[in-house]
Amino acid sequence: MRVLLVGGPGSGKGTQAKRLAAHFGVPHISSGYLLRDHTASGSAEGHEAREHMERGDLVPDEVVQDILREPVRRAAENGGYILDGYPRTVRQAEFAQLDPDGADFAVTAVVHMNVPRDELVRRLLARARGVDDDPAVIEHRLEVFDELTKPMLDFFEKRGELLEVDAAQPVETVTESILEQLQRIEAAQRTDAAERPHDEA
Ligand code: B4P
Repeated sequence: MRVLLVGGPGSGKGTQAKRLAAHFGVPHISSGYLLRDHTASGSAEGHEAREHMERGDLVPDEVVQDILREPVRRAAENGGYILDGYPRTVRQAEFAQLDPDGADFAVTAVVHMNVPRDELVRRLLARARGVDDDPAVIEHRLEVFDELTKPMLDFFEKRGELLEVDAAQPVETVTESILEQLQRIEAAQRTDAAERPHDEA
């Protein structure tokens, strides 16, 4: 099971990723968590990431790719992953598809966690994790999502991999809705495989 969760800041990617990872017994890989871990430990990548995160900007693609490549590859070889927050730009998505040394990025599905803007602001103000949840920074993070991450949704839609989920619903309902859609995809993939002639399988 290889699932990628995409959504605005505060859309609940981390919340749902934990639940889905427990359900499928695969690792939850969070770009935000790994980046915060690097900034806390003072690694060179963390040092570079910190100022971007504090401003509400995305961390440069190369830094994120360096941090994420290995954990994603390892999980892909061992049964899959729930990937939360990576890729987040068209460039990161293309890199993940093309990188010959990187992960096998044939995803089961890409889940777009759709939440209205005012609900995202309400959640982030309620969470107030740190400087990246300051009101002006929240507004900037939402603009960055519209500008850099939304175009990536078109990229996956054209590939027929995008699932839409109403993520403004309660946590439990969102999980059920994602699981229901994933089960439908898995059933369709099983039917396709069964109908394919053996020599093409
Ligand atoms: P992330 O850690 O991904 O932060 P997020 O988008 O704010 O969190 P998430 O959507 O996971 O929300 P959560 O479950 O916590 O990124 C942080 C920063 O790292 C980025 O701004 C960027 O600088 C950098 N970064 C990360 N990945 C990158 C990449 N690939 N490239 C470049 N830079 C990158 O939920 C939020 C709140 O809502 C919680 O309080 C939760 O309890 C609540 N909630 C969740 N679901 C709910 C529901 N259904 N109903 C009501 N409340 C809900």
